[in-house]
Amino acid sequence: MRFVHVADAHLDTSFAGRTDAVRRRLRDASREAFRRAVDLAVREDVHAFLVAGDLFDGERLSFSTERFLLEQGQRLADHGVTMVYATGNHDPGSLESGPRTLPWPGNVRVAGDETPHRITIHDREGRTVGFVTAIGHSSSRVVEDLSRRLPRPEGELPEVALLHTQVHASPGSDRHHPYAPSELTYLLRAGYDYWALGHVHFHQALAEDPHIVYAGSLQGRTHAETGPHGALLVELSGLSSPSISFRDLAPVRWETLRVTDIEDADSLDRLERRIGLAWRAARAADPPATSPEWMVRVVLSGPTPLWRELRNEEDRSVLAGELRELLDCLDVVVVTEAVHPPLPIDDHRARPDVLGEALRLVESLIAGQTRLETLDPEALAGVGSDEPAAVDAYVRGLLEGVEGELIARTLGEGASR
Ligand SMILES: [Mn+2]
Repeated sequence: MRFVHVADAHLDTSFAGRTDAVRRRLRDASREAFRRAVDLAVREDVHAFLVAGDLFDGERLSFSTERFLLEQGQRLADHGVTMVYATGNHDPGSLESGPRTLPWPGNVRVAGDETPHRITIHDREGRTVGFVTAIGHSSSRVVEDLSRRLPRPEGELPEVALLHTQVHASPGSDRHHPYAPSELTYLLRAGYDYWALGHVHFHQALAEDPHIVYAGSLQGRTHAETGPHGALLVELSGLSSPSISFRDLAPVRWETLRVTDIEDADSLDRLERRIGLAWRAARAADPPATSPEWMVRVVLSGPTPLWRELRNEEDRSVLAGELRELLDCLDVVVVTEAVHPPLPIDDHRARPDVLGEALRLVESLIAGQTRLETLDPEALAGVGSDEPAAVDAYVRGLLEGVEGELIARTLGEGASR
């Protein structure tokens, strides 16, 4: 059985707080990502198209999305592809809490409540190639482990389970509410060949035998959802080992660019040049497979002569507007909470008070003249070995930039004097 697995499209997200043009583009991008997933299904001649919940962001279902989805459902129907859609916590199947029901074409099967549906998947010739067992959310607050409701599959053909769940112990799961929690240990021995999961917005495989896989959000929606997003193309067969490939489909990509080295940027032009260099270096180090549009968050930190301007909202928005052009991005936001004035560290180090004492201690630690023998093991949790040299190197890393931070935190606005 060959299928496409998508999740968390969150169509009709409002993207509040952005300009109208950016909001419109982001909503279009979510639909475009879905269309590309359908393109992939058609091109690869798959048997099934699986949607693991949160197809919609909430009750809102715009006319353009309604029209769009029915067209895409029909495209799949025209190619003999069965679409199976299990609802999630954002798009529960009951009318009291979820979006209105669409008049889907007959090839689309919706699991909209906590009843498992076992759906037979056919090839073009009508032969059975596998089964998908789907279960949905009827409300936005399902706390039960839905995986336990799925029947144990039997037989030779591939068996896929489709649901929206938070599996315990999946990386990134702490960012999501514990809706419909399930246990990895249970999924591993439940008898399915592939668990097509939704809810956690980062693509990840929790296990490979059987495959327990989050597709991740189809199109990133916030600055927390960086990197490529898309769908999985899966082929399961009883004869050979399964093939699973991630396809980057999102037309818009979210990234955070951290720029710390702005101490010599004493004009808007110089600052922009510095940020432009950092952006090009970051893209060269991590070139995208596609040509996405970018939503970029620029986080500036450290000492800079422009610290006053960067803390001013109007100046920040001028910088963001110019960076949008310069970096050729859909949108740029600039975060400057961690910038501070350039500080005469040497002068402060000579002070007779507790700040001077702390700065002298830091200097001595960095130079290796002093060792802290009683460091809290928790503070050292990131060091790989207990070799004194490794510990010293790790502590020096932790101390990077700490002098400026000590001065700025101790003296506040008076720090540059
Ligand atoms: Mn979601």
